[in-house]
Amino acid sequence: MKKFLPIVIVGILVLGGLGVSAIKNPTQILQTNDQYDMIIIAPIEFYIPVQRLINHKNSHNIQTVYKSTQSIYREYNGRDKAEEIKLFIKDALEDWGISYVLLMGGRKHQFPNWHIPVRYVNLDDGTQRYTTFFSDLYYADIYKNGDQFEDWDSNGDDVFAEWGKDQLDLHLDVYVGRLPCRSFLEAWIVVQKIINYENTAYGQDWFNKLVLVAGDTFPDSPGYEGEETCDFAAEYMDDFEKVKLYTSTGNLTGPEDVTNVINEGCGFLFTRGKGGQDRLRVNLPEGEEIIVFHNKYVRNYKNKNMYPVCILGECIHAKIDVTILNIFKYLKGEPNYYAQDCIFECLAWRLVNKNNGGAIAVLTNTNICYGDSGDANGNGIPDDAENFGGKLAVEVLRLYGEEEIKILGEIHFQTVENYVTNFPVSSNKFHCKSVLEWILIGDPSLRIGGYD
Ligand SMILES: [Ca+2]
Ligand SMILES: [Ca+2]
Ligand SMILES: [Ca+2]
Ligand SMILES: [Ca+2]
Repeated sequence: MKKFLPIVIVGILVLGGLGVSAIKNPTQILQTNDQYDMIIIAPIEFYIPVQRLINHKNSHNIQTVYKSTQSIYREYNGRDKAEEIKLFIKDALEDWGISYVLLMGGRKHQFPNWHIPVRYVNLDDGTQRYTTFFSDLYYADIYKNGDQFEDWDSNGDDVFAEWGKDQLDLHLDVYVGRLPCRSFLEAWIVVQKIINYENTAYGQDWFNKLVLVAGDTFPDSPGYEGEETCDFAAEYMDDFEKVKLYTSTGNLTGPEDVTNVINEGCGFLFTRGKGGQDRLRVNLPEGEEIIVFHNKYVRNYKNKNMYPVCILGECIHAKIDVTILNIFKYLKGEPNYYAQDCIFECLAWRLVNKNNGGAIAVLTNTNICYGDSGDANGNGIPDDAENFGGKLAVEVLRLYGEEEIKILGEIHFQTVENYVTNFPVSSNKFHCKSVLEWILIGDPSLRIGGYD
């Protein structure tokens, strides 16, 4: 029986949804001109840290240029700010031949407005939670039908990415990552972390460690689904020492076990459990659920300059639209606002914006995602590692370990491309949502393991 996180869905088959048009080779778009490699889009308030990052990138031969959000909003006429940014990215592809887009901006502090907005898509998966969620793939899927602008509103009714009505191309055209900085201080911190990481990580022992964190995901089903997916993913990482924090072996009994391994340093941290805006949960063998990651424990991470790339294969860790001010909408009973959304920040961003500790980047999900159990297709691979968020997470380690892709944004891009190519994202809303919610919180040009 198929299981979905966090809710079991029975007998839903949805047809005729978001269409996916013919495959186009994205590299055709990426090779028009070669003036710059990367564009950083950020508000003028972040100019000083942005300029530091540009100097660093240029010194490593990633020719980087800055564009302020203010100048984009002044120069472009889109239907909203998100579309104006996307129109600028299209011009940057065509005029400068860029490969990477770093969106450096999230909400403005805790306010409802944004430095760089998110695009909400209208796909209700029927699980009685969110009827809409956001997708940063919007900023990476620039073209459809060759060189036509892909506005994610094919029927032109100003409702974006509406399931059953809009056709999406979903074949990405540029490497995009976001550092959802809300303030100058956050921009300063993340830039400092990137510079230190890329300049010092290479050849360090700590990097050659892969930490896996999991337990039982569905206590009612046989097997330890999270651990099985982690075991499968770990096989792609031949040269890495594996540290398996599993509940079944007694190595994982609480958050301090995770803190201890993070503080020793690791190149990658991979999890597969049950998500939350600010937490990660797994079940112990006897069935009890424990929290192993939580925003409140991140302050204990003292892994300065030993920052892992985190692949958090669960729900909703990258809900960067949370703010404590959501409490007013929640109290009014507005749809899509829950108590869990009325917090200071989400776990993925907490990990990346932690000064002198935490993560260098996080690949994870912006909303509710799905899990699976057992091996119903009998191919010896846990089904949880073959579908939905589990598949996308595993694919990160496969692309790094087996295909030896070392640039973070290229890995994220390829996970999406492979998913869109191999799964019915146009006719199955669970597959479509799985890929739409998959996000890179980090610098897309990041050299994993640093420069030699
Ligand atoms: Ca496209
Ligand atoms: Ca529409
Ligand atoms: Ca189980
Ligand atoms: Ca299988």
